[in-house]
Amino acid sequence: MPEYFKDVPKIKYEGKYSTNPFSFKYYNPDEIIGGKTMEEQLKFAMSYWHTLCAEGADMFGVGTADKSFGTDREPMELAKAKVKAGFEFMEKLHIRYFCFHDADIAPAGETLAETYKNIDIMSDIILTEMKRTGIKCLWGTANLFNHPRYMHGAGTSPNADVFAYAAAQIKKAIDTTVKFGGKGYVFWGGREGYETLLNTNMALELDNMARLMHMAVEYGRKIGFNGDFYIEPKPKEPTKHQYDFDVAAALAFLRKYGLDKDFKVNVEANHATLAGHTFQHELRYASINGVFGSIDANQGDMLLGWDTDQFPTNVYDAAMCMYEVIKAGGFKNGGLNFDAKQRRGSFELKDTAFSYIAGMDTFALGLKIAYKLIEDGRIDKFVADRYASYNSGIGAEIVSGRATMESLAEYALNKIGEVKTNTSGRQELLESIVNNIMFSL
Ligand code: XUL
Ligand code: CO
Repeated sequence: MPEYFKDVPKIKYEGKYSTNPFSFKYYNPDEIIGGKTMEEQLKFAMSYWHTLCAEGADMFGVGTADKSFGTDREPMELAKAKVKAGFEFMEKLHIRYFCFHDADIAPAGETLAETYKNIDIMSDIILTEMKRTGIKCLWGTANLFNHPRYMHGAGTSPNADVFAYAAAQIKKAIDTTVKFGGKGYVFWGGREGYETLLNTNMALELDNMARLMHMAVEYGRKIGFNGDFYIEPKPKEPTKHQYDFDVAAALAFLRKYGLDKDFKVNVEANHATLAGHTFQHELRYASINGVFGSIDANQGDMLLGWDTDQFPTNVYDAAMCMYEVIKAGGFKNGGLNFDAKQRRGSFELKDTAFSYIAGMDTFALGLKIAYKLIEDGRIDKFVADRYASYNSGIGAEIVSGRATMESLAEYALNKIGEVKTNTSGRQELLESIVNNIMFSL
């Protein structure tokens, strides 16, 4: 069997003093943190599209990386080589899950029937590799944004034929996810939005999107899909305004249309920052509303206003992310999918390995720091104390629902006078505590 990532050896944990670039410094899959192995807690997944398909093309230039994997690019031969390359890569990097779009795993045929056939052939091959290696599918999805037919959207297209075509693609993508035993199915609405309201019936578009999601749930449950459906919020790009702007917007949509029992959110770090939020904000919003599901791990560039999908190397953000994941009870059906790509200038195949090592080590550190923050307890205690006024007296009246406008006015008039009970928020002290914990690992 040919070896595709020839320069990449099997990556092992060598500890923080190792200078071997092909080693994990912090990710030690079997190490127990908080009662479970790192591998169980982090559930890393490979993104099929960035890792095996994207060659670094941007708006100004063609690709720089060669992902022909030794083929002359005949579509089915290339698709087969990608399977072998992908599983070789995951085995070498100790990645136990993958995520895919229909279009990543099989080339489109001349007709939809031919595309279906290609997907069947390729999913059989992938399934064989899954059985050989024990690697699992985290989630699947349909690519409803690349082809020109989706120029005006898919579920939100003004053209009913496009809606029907999208449904046919989703049906097959759900079939394939179930065939792989995947526990997640993602809706990312890159073109589900609009450029101008002058040509847009927003009400119908949103109703139709919900209709499509209801059909997906009904079909999925019928064929035995018992995992989670996810919306992956993103405010813009490629569409100027995307309906799934952020977790709050996605949640309002899910609740309005009665989809919140079957859907959770797949939170992507770079999408959070594009929406003007921190990654942690989006995770907290999801978790307190019972819709935290999965994560697309990456990071944006502070100086750029688009989705750069960089591999996550910011340990602080990873720590805050894992803090939220632990508080949410850990991953159930979800995991950490690296929806991330190496920079265009990092064009060698071994750069893909360096990128994943960097991302996995970052999240391993994040996990350790998050547990330390929780064990240390100073942050949690501070927050609990800050709201202590709701534990008794008038605060308890408010929280229990017994207080009324009249009783509060009476209290304010007779008991408060002027408020003299505010305490400091101590932000700087808390930030220094986080640094103290982070750097005393
Ligand atoms: C695009 C993006 C997608 C989804 C899956 O910004 O994040 O790759 O994760 O369609
Ligand atoms: Co994503």
